[in-house]
Amino acid sequence: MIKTVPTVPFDDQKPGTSGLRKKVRVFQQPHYAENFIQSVFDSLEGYAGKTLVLGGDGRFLNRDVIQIALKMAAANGFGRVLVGQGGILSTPAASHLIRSSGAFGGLLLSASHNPGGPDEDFGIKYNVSNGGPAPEKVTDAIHARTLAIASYKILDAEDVDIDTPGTSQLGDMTIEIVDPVAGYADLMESLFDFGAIRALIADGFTLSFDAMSAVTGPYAVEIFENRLGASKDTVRNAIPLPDFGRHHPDPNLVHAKELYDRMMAPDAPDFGAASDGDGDRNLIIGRHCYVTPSDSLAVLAANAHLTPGYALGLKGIARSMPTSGAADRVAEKLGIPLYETPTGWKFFGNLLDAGMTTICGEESAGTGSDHVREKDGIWAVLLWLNILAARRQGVAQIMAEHWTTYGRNYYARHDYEAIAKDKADALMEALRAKLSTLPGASNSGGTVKSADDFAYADPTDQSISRNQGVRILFEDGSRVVFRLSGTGTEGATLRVYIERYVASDGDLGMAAADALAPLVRAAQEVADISGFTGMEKPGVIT
Ligand code: G16
Repeated sequence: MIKTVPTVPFDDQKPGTSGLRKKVRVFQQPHYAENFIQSVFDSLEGYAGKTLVLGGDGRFLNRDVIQIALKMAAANGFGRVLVGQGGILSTPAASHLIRSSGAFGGLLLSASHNPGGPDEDFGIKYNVSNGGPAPEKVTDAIHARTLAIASYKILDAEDVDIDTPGTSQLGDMTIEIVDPVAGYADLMESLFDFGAIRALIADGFTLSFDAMSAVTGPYAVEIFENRLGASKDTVRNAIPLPDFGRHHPDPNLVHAKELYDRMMAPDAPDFGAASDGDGDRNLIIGRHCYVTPSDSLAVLAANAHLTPGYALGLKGIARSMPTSGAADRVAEKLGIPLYETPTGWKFFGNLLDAGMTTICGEESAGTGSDHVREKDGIWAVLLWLNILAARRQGVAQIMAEHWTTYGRNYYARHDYEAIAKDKADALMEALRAKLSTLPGASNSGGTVKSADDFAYADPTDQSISRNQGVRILFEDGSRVVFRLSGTGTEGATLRVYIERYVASDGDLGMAAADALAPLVRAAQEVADISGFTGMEKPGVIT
């Protein structure tokens, strides 16, 4: 029986950079998840009888919200729902499943790299039929609906068994419980030379992958250990846990410190990598050699032609604005376009659909390609492995050769987390107010060439996105960027992105912190970070 449940709007359901992310306790309020899911359905047209993909990263509340979403999908007229067995689907695997099954869209349950558990974070994101995050016009419509909703529809039914593969009925809707790993692993095998990687590993190449007790464990075991023959201790923290073992599943140098320490040890493996809560981010560390996400994008783009899936070359490269310009130099050399978009994977979707770019990347540890419409952690690791197998060189050697060819973009991101929102807004407002006075002025970073608030005009549909981050560009090509994160769940997070380019005949071997020190001082001088936030230094540096 379909129930229509009266409800009242919540005023805090505006999707952020990547869907709605809130504390679990917020999602546990009566009607909260239901309101948002109904608002998603109400913002879509023409899904009656169509297929929905449903899954998440296994975090606390995943299984409960899957049951709610199934009953609401049935009540709202979807024809079929594909659910990852156990409620598990990594974000890139969900994107692939939406595309390969011709689904109308998908609901992805994840708060990505944010921690999980009863006192931590949860999230719901809607992806459209190309497999990618809903574009802004859809998320805006969802938000508008959340503010006006008066009721939602849900089937009055028993919970569904989501652990046994197979097909069942819920009202008029069919439910298929599918293997979350196999189809995705096959896709990876179609893109990369698994034989060459297997041979590299058979020759003694060693790797270590930290799944951070999050969703990539089963994918990594199947691909690295079972299909590529890496040793059985390759994948660490391989079992997805609802609280990620009380760790923060964010693959950066702070939260994946155990991997970092292993990679810096005298007996380090040749290659180390990690992925995040929902499997779309990646961290790459060679033996004694950390690779920044921005550099990783550049190296992958420069070498992708060595792998079967990209042997015909790239159509273009896209990066988010705060990501370093390292990839720009590769695009220039390859003679292909480089697109600079706002932060948020959703902005790459149109470019990928239009065939304008092949590879995309972000400083926030995301890299991906036109094989799906999400960033893809395991894909990035495999592309690296395939390149290493083709070149038969170590990561450090590849990085050194890359910088000698293109020069080096020294880069760091400083995060100031959990700032009071009004203080963070005041800082950004003060910064915006002084933008016109900055060009020509000098500070510790040198002379300012230009300063603006980044706006993006999508070349495919001409939509404009404004206020996407304050950029201060210096005459020597260095840059400091300020923006507020759109993914946090507590107060505001200020991100300061710092970049300095050194040409190939300059000093390529500095420690990044030393190379960037004057720009870090400049950021403080221009934005008065400690004055506004009371923080003397960032909580996280990546
Ligand atoms: C999401 C988005 C990314 C974005 C990142 C950080 O990633 O998909 O495009 O770069 O958040 O965004 P912000 O700087 O606004 O916090 P994920 O992995 O959290 O889904």
